[in-house]
Amino acid sequence: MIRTILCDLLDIKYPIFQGGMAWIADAGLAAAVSNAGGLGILAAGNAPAEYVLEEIRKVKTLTDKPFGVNIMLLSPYAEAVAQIVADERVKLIVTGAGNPSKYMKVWMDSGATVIPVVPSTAMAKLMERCGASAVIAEGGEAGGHVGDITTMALVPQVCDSVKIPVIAAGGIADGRGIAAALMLGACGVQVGTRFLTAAECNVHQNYKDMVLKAKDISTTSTGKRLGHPVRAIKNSFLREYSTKEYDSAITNDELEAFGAGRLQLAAVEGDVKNGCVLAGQVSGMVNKEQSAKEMIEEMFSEAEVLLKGVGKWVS
Ligand code: TUI
Repeated sequence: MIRTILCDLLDIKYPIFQGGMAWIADAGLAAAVSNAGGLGILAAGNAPAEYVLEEIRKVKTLTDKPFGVNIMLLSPYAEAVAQIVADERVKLIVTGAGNPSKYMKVWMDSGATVIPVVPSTAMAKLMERCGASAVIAEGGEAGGHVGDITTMALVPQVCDSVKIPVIAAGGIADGRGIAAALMLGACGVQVGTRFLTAAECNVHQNYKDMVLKAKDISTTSTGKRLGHPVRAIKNSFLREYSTKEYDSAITNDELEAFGAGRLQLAAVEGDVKNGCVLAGQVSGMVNKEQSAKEMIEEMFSEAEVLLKGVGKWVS
């Protein structure tokens, strides 16, 4: 059994968060992860507040275990979603893709625990000062919107820079990743890519198949020019996007318009040639479809064996 301070803080059995994957992490996936003893997270992504409200109410019917909502701060609906989660008394709020400082007081006044994703020690320290209960240090191996630093380098530096608990994210898909994250000083992990192939994950089967077929070098990050690089599996859309990104004749607005709606196209409609298949560098290690419960139990039993054996290296 692996228990950390995160289990006590959030009343969960396993110290694992499911990544708040936009267009993908819905009430069904979040409830499955929470029912399995992890922390299921509903992704607000770019969705309007009414959709998020419906999904929050749906999760509440599917589980009586704790769950969270991930607010993607680049969303045009971020402000309205921020208010909805406070009104609905969501107990755990995770943020991504920006600085949530201006919402923190409202959320904490509503009684929520706030855990922002941070790509740097500076952001981690700022979040601690603003009242965050923990931070998720996400390295550039992750899928989706990514920072520059790798998980291996970021997690120990964030652990040294704050007193609040640190959760590691990016590049974790099995028990080895969990054991390594704990060794780096984290008290838990956030896993996204592996849950893409969970039986309860409603992402289009074509998307799941892309992840199942992917190799170590199948992903790349693009979009740095617009200030928000994202990691995705290489396909014809991504090749065309990269060409345009380096073409000075293309304006930023044109580039932005070319990328718009591509995640929905892949995740919901299953067009994995013209859509954007966000996934992390661990895609090459994700080779089977299982229930969320099987995934969590397998990852933690692997980590337990590894951690029990670490003494063999030391005399
Ligand atoms: O947010 C994510 N991953 C995501 S969001 C997303 S949807 C999207 N759509 C279009 C463009 C961009 C994203 C897909 N995947 N992960 C958490 C994360 N947060 N990674 C990095 C950050 C981050 C970056 C900068 C957090 C804070 C931050 O602060 C900068 C600042 O000062 O505002």
